[in-house]
Amino acid sequence: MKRLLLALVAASLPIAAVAPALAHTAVRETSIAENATLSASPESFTITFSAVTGLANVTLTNAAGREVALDYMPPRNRAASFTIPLPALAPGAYTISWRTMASDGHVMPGAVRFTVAG
Ligand SMILES: [Cu+2]
Repeated sequence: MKRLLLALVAASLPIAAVAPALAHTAVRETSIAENATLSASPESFTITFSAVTGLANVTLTNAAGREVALDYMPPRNRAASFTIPLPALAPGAYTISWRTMASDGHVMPGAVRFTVAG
């Protein structure tokens, strides 16, 4: 019986280790909705989080998986909202992805895919 109990405790450990991630800042809103089709190249992309967070990096890739250069440096200060100016985008599919850095050092990835219609 004791052995079974220990096994149960051991099995529940990974769940306990993952749980704090749920307490991290969540994405509240993005200016471009997931899978949106836009009639024109968007001028910027704004991410709003449920609370202030650090933004570690942002990358934009095209349908070929090639990185599209962004003229953007994440601010050093934590914020609840970040606006990333976008270059003029040719028609096609894109993914903008980011990583936030929580105050405890945990990194949380996020991404939005969208299409610029031709
Ligand atoms: Cu954490």
